[in-house]
Amino acid sequence: MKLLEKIRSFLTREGKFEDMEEFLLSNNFGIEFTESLVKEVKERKINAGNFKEAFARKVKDIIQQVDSSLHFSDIPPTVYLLIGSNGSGKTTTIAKIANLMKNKGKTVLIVAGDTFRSGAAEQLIEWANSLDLPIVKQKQGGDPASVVYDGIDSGISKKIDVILVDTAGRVETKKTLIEELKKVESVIVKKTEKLPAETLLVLDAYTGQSALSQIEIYKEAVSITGIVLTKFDGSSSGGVVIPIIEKYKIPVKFLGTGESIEDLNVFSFDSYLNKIL
Ligand SMILES: Nc1nc2c(ncn2[C@@H]2O[C@H](COP(=O)(O)OP(=O)(O)OP(=O)(O)O)[C@@H](O)[C@H]2O)c(=O)[nH]1
Ligand SMILES: [Mg+2]
Repeated sequence: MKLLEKIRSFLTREGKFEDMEEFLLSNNFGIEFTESLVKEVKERKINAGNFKEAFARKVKDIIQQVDSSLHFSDIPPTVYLLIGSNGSGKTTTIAKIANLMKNKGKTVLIVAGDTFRSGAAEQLIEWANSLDLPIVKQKQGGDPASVVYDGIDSGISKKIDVILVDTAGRVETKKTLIEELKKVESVIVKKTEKLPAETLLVLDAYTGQSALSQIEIYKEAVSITGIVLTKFDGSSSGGVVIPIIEKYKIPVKFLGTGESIEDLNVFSFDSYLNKIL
């Protein structure tokens, strides 16, 4: 059942506050948002008749706390660094963003910074070839910071507009992961004299609340500028966007809505609300 119908069904029956609360929590809307919504229902400010508008207003209030627009560097290249746990959708999202930028008329270079997983570079090479875009890579097991160094170097000399940097999802330990990402970020800073225009943490919408603990881990390593929420096409409610913004004030910049190259939505309040309701 769609979210809107489901909540309406709670609202049309008296005393279903607890079920509604449980439902919102299980859809990852987080404690704060859920309690505030249920409170307004109890106070009869929200009812079945005005629920859609009231819900939209509350979601908008939160989303407007952050800037969801995509950042570009005044002086090229614009660098986007994608990070996140294995299988979250980093490499696929790189291909999707590359396609989007290419369609905007920008020149794009892809950097295969995942030197850890076997086949990672090959996966990215396939995407780069199908999009007819240049890629910088090294052999598996190499130092990711060194690939990134080469990639930025090449992007600068070719006057590339947008450089997209892929990274490994799993490394030996959390400590190596953090050290590795710090090194990659500092190489980008060294070569471009600024932080990446976007450091995007890619989160699988199905992970629900554990998305929040992933933010905790990754923000230790780098300054996250935005979230990409992938697999938003399935039955996941995507409610986790709300506590992410409430707790961390980090905007969601993209929604991944499928496995093919066009399945990426630049985040907006309207598209998000439409999807979740
Ligand atoms: N349905 C759906 N599938 C997605 C989406 N994004 C990625 N996938 C799929 O998720 C799987 C993992 O995607 P990858 O892009 O390889 O993930 P990754 O984060 O690069 O993984 P590692 O390189 O192993 O760390 C692939 O089968 C993708 O097709 C999405 O938005 N929706
Ligand atoms: Mg990958």
